[in-house]
Amino acid sequence: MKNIVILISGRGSNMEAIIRAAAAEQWPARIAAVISHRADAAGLAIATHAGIPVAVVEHQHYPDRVSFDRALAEQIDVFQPDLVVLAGFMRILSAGFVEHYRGSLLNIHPSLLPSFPGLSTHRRAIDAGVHFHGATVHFVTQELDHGPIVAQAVVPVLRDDTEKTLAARVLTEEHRIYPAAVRGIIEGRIRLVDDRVRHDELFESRS
Ligand code: NHR
Ligand code: GAR
Repeated sequence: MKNIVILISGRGSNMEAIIRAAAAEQWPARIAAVISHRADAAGLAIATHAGIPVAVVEHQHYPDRVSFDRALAEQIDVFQPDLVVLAGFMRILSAGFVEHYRGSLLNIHPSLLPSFPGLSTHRRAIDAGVHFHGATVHFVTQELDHGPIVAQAVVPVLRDDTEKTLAARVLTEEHRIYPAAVRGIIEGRIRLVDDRVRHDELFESRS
């Protein structure tokens, strides 16, 4: 069994989708822990309810990013993770942290990267007038939202869309592609080779 550690900041709906898929599809992996930097993250209760150990490492208790990241990594490593999954995790991670989990740190970002890295992606997509938007699963590198792409999903931007309606359409797709991507990595069908993502089989309509 491989160990997956999931990091969240809030609602945790992507976390929940991964927990559900792992159980329903009997992945050769356990969700070893869910960790948040906010004690009030709603997702912590969902994880606890599913019988998953939770931990909180509060960023405001640390004087700077590097010391927070060190404490966070120490807590994560208690669970001996094979894969660390950012699911709506809202803290930028420092170089040392990213290096420590090189090749085993995954994120889902709510845009079609490389468009709209950073925050407020749905607002920016509407303002830019793009016709298509979506979500991207990628390995995390030091450069924010620029790591090797594992999976993407596309949704249309409709004329009357608000940030809220567009975010909801994207989120539905996130809940589909994120568990599929995590599963592919856990099962070794998706791998990083020379900083490029290799898919052993047809996956998300690409080989
Ligand atoms: N860290 C690294 N090094 N590289 C990435 O690609 C990362 C990362 C940490 C998080 C998720 C990312 C996203 O999917 C992610 C990718 C937070 C911010 C941010 O500006 C930006 C991108 C992402 C996550 N955070 C503010 C900060 O100062 C805080 C914002 C808040 O608390 O609301 O850390 O979008
Ligand atoms: C998701 O849409 C995720 O892509 C996004 O936040 C939401 C979290 O929802 N992530 C980021 O914006 C990272 N900066 P969730 O907590 O219900 O999974």
